[in-house]
Amino acid sequence: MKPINSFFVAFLFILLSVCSVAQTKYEPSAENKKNREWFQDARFGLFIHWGVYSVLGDGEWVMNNQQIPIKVYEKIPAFFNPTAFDAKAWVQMAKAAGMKYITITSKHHDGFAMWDSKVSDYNIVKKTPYGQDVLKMLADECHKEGIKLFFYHSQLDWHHPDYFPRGNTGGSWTGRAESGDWYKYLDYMDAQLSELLTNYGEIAGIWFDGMWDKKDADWRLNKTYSLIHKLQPGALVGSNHHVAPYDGEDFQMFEKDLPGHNTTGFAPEQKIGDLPKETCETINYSWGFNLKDDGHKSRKELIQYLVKAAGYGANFLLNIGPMPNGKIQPEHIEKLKQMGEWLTANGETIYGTRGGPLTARDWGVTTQKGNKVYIHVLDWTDESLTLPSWGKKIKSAKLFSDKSTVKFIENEFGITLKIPKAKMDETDTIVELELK
Ligand code: JFZ
Repeated sequence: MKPINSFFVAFLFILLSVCSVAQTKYEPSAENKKNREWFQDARFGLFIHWGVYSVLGDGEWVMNNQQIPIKVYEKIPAFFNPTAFDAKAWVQMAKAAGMKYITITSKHHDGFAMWDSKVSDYNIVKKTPYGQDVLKMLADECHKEGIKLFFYHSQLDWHHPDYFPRGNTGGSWTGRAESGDWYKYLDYMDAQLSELLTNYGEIAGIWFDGMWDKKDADWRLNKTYSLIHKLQPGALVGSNHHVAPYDGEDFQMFEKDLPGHNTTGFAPEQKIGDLPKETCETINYSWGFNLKDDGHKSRKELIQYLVKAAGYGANFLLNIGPMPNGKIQPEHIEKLKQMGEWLTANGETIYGTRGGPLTARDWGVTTQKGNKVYIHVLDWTDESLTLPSWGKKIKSAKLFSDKSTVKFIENEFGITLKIPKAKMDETDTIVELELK
């Protein structure tokens, strides 16, 4: 090769790599970084799956599971009339549960918009007798009450004709023509997201879901994520794609599992990144309202899930599926109340903490804030418990519940705590360690 040519090639190579880095590398705004800290401090949020599907009382996947064609499913909005919906009551319930934010479905896989969308008539204002924009009502109430609001938004769409080629779900039973313009669908999605990020005040973030339906498609994430960050630089973007975070995302989520676990089998390859984390879970087995599902988790299970999530340095997003009348199942109201009571007493060991110095153990987890480490003993019967040393000396140890002194020995085997049996709490016995 002549020298001029190799110089030219080298120059071209450098130019190309600079351009591609400049194009893809996302740098969060100062506001966004601040919100990531807020998000981690918050630790507990309310997930709401609510759509016209609630009318059928068979979960949010009912359209797919019962293979209801679009033409038939389109009859359902006429029955959706949640006259008992009370945004104030929902927000008060979340607050009393100790939750700091709400993530609600703006559009689920059925493609129905729960707000006053101008780019599609397939929405709550146009198609239901209720005729009101519930997202607006909820957003206003959240802003008034200092609760942050995220929108869950399904990228997968069983209704839109341009969601084509189809993915693994929403197949021929939907009755759509076997044609469509994929990029037109993505434009439509961006237009709907623009509405949500323009007309509803400050939005804490967008919780995407559905990419797994078409794993190999060009989802044009860069364009959509940039749009969101342009409209609201502070908004946090996350996606339930079950793999490591993509460029442009601000938090990482884990569905029905603690980070690094894969009991569901949804996420065999999910790597844990450095972004703030969140795990979501249902109270019974369903996300959307399910009339027959009474497999509600116990108070102890739910509190321990929250505590474990915090020990893993993750938020807990706990779901409810409101009923078609706008009310929340009494069993779920009761569970949230119990969580709130527990957090009123013990929130100091959860809010504003980060995952503690020890990773999760069979007996429980640790959380940390400043020079305080909280040992959450979730499953232990003996009076003495030895922790491996993490290289810090202990100044004092006390029971968080009644502030009574906890005896401890530090030696070459680690730190041994003595927790009197009578003081053990079957949900969570918390020992507060002050570090030197
Ligand atoms: C998804 C939704 O499908 C579901 O309706 C709910 O909204 C939940 C929070 O998120 O759940 C999924 C998504 C993907 C898989 C399983 C459940 N998957 O790929 O196996």
